[in-house]
Amino acid sequence: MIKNCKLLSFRELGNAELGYLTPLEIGEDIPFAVNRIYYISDVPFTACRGFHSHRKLEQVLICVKGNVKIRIKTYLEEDIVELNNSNYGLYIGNMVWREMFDFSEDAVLLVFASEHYDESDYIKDYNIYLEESKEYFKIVYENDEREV
Ligand code: T46
Repeated sequence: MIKNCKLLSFRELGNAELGYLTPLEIGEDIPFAVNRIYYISDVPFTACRGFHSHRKLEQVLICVKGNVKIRIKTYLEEDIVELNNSNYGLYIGNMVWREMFDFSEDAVLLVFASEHYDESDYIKDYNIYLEESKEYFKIVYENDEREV
């Protein structure tokens, strides 16, 4: 997984007879204080969303129904994560570029966010993202090289 991202797994309680319940404890399962929750649904399969990064915001994305692919990038690394199980969440930290695509017809993407909505926290221009991302991650990747 690329820097500042992590796949989280959640407990599933219950059984096939009665169904299942997945508890999400703030500060434990969700690794930050939550200030906002939103969900995305009814996205056509051909639509792509995202195409931005956040300077400060941290989020956990959970596909509670259906499936969706998330491309996450820094200036050096890239991963594509398929979310197709509501017992997993994708943590995306700050300064990570994200693109969401291949939404199944029934997909519902639930998002927990660390901050209230703030338009000025978005970086939507990829060239500006690359500049800021290089500056932000330089020390992180340099430390990795030293440890090898
Ligand atoms: C992200 C990905 C995973 C609001 O008014 N309040 C909100 O909390 C949000 C998230 C959006 N909006 C408005 C802003 C736009 O007019 O809703 C509209 C659609 O938002 P956007 O085009 O940013 O949606 P996505 O799917 O491209 O991105 C969203 C989040 O904005 C973003 O933070 O990481 O989901």
